[in-house]
Amino acid sequence: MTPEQITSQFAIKGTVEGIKPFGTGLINTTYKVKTQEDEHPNYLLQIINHQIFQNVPELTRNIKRVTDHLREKLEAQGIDDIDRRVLTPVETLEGEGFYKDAEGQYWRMFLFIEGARSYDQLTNTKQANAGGRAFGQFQRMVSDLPGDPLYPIIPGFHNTEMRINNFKERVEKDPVGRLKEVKEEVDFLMERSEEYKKIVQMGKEGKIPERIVHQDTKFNNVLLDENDEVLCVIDLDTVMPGYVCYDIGDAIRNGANTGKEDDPDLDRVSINMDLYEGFIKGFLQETKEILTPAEKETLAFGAKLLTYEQAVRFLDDYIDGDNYYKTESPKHNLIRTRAQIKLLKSMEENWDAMQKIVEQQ
Ligand code: ADP
Ligand code: GN1
Ligand code: MG
Repeated sequence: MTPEQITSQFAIKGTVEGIKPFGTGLINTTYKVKTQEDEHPNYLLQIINHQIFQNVPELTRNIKRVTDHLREKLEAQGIDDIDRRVLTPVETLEGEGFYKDAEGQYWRMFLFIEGARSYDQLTNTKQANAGGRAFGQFQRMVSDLPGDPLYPIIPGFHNTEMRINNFKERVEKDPVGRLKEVKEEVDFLMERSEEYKKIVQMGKEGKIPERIVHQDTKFNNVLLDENDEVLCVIDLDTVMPGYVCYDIGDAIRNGANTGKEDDPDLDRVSINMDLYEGFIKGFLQETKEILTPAEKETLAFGAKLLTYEQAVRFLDDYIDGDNYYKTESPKHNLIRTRAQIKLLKSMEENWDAMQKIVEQQ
């Protein structure tokens, strides 16, 4: 069904003026629904990637629980522009949190957050600090979510040990004959596999606690206002129990890169230590009081871990024939893998300085 037909299934206010594709996410398909009247809000309509998020009712329930909890906290703090500070799900005419169309596609809607900026790449340390604070605040605010644990929407999402095992199986199967092109990358990643099982092992041994974490902390999942101050954290699909270093780690992997996540020119890719410091400072400013000393020690490692894991995930998808991530060219996942490997090498070179910055906070 078309986005226009779907929009009429949701309880929106106003008259639809136009619907356009929106954003640069790699997983869901997103549209902006613009209404004619100034007094009515605009909306954000999404096709949920059902291949990846298989249990849409539980996914919807997780997001509702988290956004209700954040809203309550913001209300208690007397914040006045709450609709810009937390995602607001919009229900269907039947009062459901999603709409399943005749073709089996799942759709959902949020209020569109106006005057917000979301960047694929950062340009200054103030933004890095804001990114760190945004995810730190998010973590602090969800840390006392009442009730049952959130539903594990993608079990083992950042379980690097599991990702490595799946990757090994994929390499053995070589389903579309691409392995011959990527031997060097596979070797690089396999040489490091033991090192990156560490966080899951620390968790199993009870050395670090499981918390509710965001788990997809790309910088374009933070909305900033016109002065680059934090508005809110979006893309809540993967909010689940996990470890704290996943969030700051992925934020640094994605945000503190001198190049792009899929930069074809590897000379442009490296860790930007100023942005790295901005993320760490911002994050610790918000979480210092809640983190255990052992958790604090994992933060710098989180950046390497999530970069390593992302290289494994992109290469796994390349070897599999590109079934997971949206791609723009046949080699896109390979280009992404190489950029992540280059970033990881740069982090390895700067490892002492990365740790020192955390210790100094
Ligand atoms: P994906 O899972 O595909 O990354 P997102 O939920 O992150 O999808 O949405 C894609 C992009 O749309 C975001 O990066 C952001 O730029 C924009 N976006 C998402 N939700 C909103 C919203 N409620 N208001 C304004 N922009 C939004
Ligand atoms: C996906 O949805 P998006 O584009 O924010 C992915 C992340 C990856 C990222 C890499 C659910 O994020 O885990 O780190 O792409 N999300 C999911 O760009 O797999
Ligand atoms: Mg996103």
